[in-house]
Amino acid sequence: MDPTLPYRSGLVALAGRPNVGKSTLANALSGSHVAAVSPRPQTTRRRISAVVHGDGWQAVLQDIPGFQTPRDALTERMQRTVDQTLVDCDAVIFVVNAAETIGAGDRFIAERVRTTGRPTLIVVNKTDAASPRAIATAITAAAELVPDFVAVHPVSAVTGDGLTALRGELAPLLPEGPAYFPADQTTDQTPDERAAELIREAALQRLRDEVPHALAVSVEELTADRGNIFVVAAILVDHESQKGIVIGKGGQMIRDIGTAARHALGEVFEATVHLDLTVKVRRGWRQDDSMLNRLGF
Ligand SMILES: Nc1nc2c(ncn2[C@@H]2O[C@H](COP(=O)(O)OP(=O)(O)O)[C@@H](O)[C@H]2O)c(=O)[nH]1
Ligand SMILES: [Mg+2]
Repeated sequence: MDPTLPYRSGLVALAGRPNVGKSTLANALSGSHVAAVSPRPQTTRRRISAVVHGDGWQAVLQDIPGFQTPRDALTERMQRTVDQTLVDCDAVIFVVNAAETIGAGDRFIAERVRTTGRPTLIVVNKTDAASPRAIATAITAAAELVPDFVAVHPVSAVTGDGLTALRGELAPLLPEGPAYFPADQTTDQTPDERAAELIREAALQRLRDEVPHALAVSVEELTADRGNIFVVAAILVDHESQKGIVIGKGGQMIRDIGTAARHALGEVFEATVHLDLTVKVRRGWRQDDSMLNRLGF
């Protein structure tokens, strides 16, 4: 770092339709598994900071839920988080999917991005899954939606293609500011919140249809002791029928979720994981303000 230059830092909002790869990008740029990724809707439910550390700068990416029309207390809170994040941020990364046609959903979000007046990078993601022609079309369409963009970056958050160039573009977007996070920290989540996110990801990657919407994870206990972590957690669902689906035939589904979650927890916490995972029915939790507070929304 050049000591004559001021340190730069700031909040960079990741805006884009559900499923374009915002959380995958947050994980790839921060080099750490901080946000849940799955093809299911509502995988990202609250704002998660993923910190990108550079030489003399720090970008705090704000991974946020996709925009949606609120239909219960949970989605109302999610939408408020999205709006507030766009008000608070210093810059925006507008993410679109090269493998799909740019449409009304992208247009709606682009409009919100433009009204922030913040410097905006356009990321055309999933280039590994799109033809050169589709990528070119996506670049043109996205650039029309946010004409004042700073730069357009075609990338693949999965293969890492284009990410070094994108990373290099972050520092100039940031105002002068302090290092908000120490060099070894990549997220603002508590260990309990991180564990809940990883367990929810393991569940969402295995469940489909209406169950993902109805599912939350509550970590009731997390203790560490000499290279071991002990986690007691519950998967909360809305209905008895969903409980059956999460448990699966002969308990196979909950065992698979537990195995995947243990693996992810072991990598993130660099410890041997002891996971006690149960399924509980909490009828109407998405409308229950005290439950939503307890779950951290
Ligand atoms: N092929 C491909 N798939 C991706 C890429 N980035 C994300 N995905 C997949 O797209 C789905 C949604 O990703 P996610 O990060 O959860 O999207 P979000 O809703 O925008 O946060 C997941 O199945 C990811 O594995 C990419 O660069 N290439
Ligand atoms: Mg997400």
